[in-house]
Amino acid sequence: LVIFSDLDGTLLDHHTYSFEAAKDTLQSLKAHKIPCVLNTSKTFAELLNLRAELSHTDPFIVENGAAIYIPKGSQLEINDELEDCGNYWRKAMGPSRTKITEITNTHRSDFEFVRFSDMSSLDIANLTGLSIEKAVQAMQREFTEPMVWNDSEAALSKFKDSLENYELQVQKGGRFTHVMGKHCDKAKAMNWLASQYTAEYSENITTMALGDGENDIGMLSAADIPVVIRSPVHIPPKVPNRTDAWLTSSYGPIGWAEAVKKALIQEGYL
Ligand code: 2M8
Ligand code: MG
Ligand code: MG
Repeated sequence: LVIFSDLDGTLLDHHTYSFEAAKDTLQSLKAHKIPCVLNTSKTFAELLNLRAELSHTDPFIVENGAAIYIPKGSQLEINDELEDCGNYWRKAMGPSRTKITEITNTHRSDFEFVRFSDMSSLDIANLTGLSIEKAVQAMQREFTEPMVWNDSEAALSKFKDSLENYELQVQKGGRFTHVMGKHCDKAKAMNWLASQYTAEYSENITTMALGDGENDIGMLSAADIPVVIRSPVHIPPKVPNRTDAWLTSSYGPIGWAEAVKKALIQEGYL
């Protein structure tokens, strides 16, 4: 079993960002040597901080699938070209954030939006409930640009069509609308890492994916065990063609622990 998990609204509470309710279950994954890959919209800078809080040692995926980081010294051997990034190996899949800001600059007169790059750390702290320090980490983006969409749904679909011409796409997270590369997402990053685990274990692995947002749907569709985490702020997204998807009864980390425990029993660990 290899677990791929979203953070905000999934392993972390949507409002407080606490993972207290999932702590024991995270510990039991460690005890069973089950990798738990974090697959999030958050940045590398945010993950450095959070992984220390979570005592997380497994690989992780940042900015909606744009880059995969494998800690050096990890058991996992990678059969692909990687960049050397200090304590990590990195597989980058996304375009640069500069490309995204440049292209979205040309859309400013046609659509109503405010991007992270247009806001101060105080603005972002106010919108998210993050501390200023953590808002600054969220602003250290390399591949994606979150924005507050202040226009209609019809305008959003026009915006999406236009971005297609520049090989960009738009996906919604719990709070923001993210502009990102067309050829990278959480699902592609999960599949790449899952195939590395399959090669490592020389057998088929079971993948479990957990998420609460629209940007998690692709990853859930591609997983053996898809789990929709119930959200206190929006209706659960539908996973197309997966009538077998689980929907937790509780929100955020309580629902996360509930689903992971159920999978551990189903897969014969408990
Ligand atoms: C943004 O991501 C979330 C994920 O669903 C969202 O769109 O609501 C990102 O900017 C991330 O870096 C940040 O930590 C988070 C804070 O809520 O918001
Ligand atoms: Mg989420
Ligand atoms: Mg997320």
